[in-house]
Amino acid sequence: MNGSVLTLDYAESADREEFRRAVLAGLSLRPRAIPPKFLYDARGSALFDEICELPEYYLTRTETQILRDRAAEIGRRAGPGCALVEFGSGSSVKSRLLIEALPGLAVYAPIDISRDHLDAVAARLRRDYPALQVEPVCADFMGPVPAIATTARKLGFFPGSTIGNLEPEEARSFMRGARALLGDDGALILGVDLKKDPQRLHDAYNDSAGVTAAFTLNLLRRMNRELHATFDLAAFAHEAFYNAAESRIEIYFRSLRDQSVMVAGRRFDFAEGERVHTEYSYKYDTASIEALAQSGSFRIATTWTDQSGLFAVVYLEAER
Ligand code: AVI
Repeated sequence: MNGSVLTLDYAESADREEFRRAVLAGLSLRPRAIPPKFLYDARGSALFDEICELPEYYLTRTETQILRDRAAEIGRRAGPGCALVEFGSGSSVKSRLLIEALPGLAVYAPIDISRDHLDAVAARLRRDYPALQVEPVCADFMGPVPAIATTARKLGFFPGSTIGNLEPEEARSFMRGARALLGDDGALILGVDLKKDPQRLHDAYNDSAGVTAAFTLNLLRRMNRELHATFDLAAFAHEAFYNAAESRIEIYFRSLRDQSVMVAGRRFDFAEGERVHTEYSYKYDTASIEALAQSGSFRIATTWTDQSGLFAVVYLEAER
C-alpha cells in the first residue's frame, strides 16, 4: 500500500470537512460571510494569478518593480548571512529578487499551510539555487509557527498586500506573531497597498475582463463541486466597492433574485440583493502603517513607494 496516497486522501477529506463547516456556519450568519482563504482552490489560485496580470490590478506589478529597484539597497540594509522567512510562499518572482539580492543568504524558509505547494516551491528553488539551504515550514502563519532552526538573523517577508486581507485585529496579531518568530534582532519587509483615488481602487477589483468576478464566483463553483451545492452561477453576481470610512475594498457575491440553494444537504434562502461577504482588502497610509508597526513592536526603518504612490514596501526593524 502506498502510504502517501492514504495521507493525501486524509488531508483532502480534512480540508473538505473544514470547508463544509465554515460554509455552513458562514451562511447561517447575518450578514452572511465565508472566509477568504476558501477562494484559493486550484482554479481560484490560477484565477488570482490572472488577476495579478490585469491592467487594472496595479498591485503586483508595482510591488515587484519597487523590489527590483530597491533590491541592492535591501541587501545592504539586511547585511550578510541572514535567513529569509517568507510568510506564505506564493510569490516566487518576488522571493527570487530577494534571494538574489541578499548577500550570503544562509537559509530560505517559506511558511505555508499547503504541503503540496511548499514542496513544489522548495524543489524549484533547490534546483535553481543548489547552494541555498531551503527549510520549508508547513504551518498557518496566523497561528503559532514552529521556531525556524537557524542561528542566523531573520528577515521576514510578507509581500503582496496580503496584510490587507486581514481585519485590523488579525493584522495586529500577525505582527505580534511575526515579531516573536523573527526575534529581537529580526526585521520584516512588508508589502502594503496604499489609499488612493477610489476610482482606481474600484477598477482594480472590477476589471473589465471579468476575471475578479470569476474569482469570486469560483467559490460557488467550489461549493457545488465539494459540498454538493446547487448554486446557479448565473443567478449571483460579484460586487466590490471601496468603503472610504473603513479604508477597505469590500467584496461579496450578491443574489440576483429570490432563490433557495441546497448546500451539504441544507437549504438556504437568499432574497434578491442579499450579499455574502468574501473578502476585505484594507488600504493603508503612513499613519496606519506606523500604528501597525508599533502594534507588533517594530519601527519603520525605510518606506519605498513607486512614483505615483500606489504601493509601499516597508522595511521594519524589531524594537525591544
Ligand atoms: C491576495 N490579496 C492581496 C488580493 C487583494 O488585492 O486583496 C486578493 C484579491 N481579491 C480580488 N482581487 C484581488
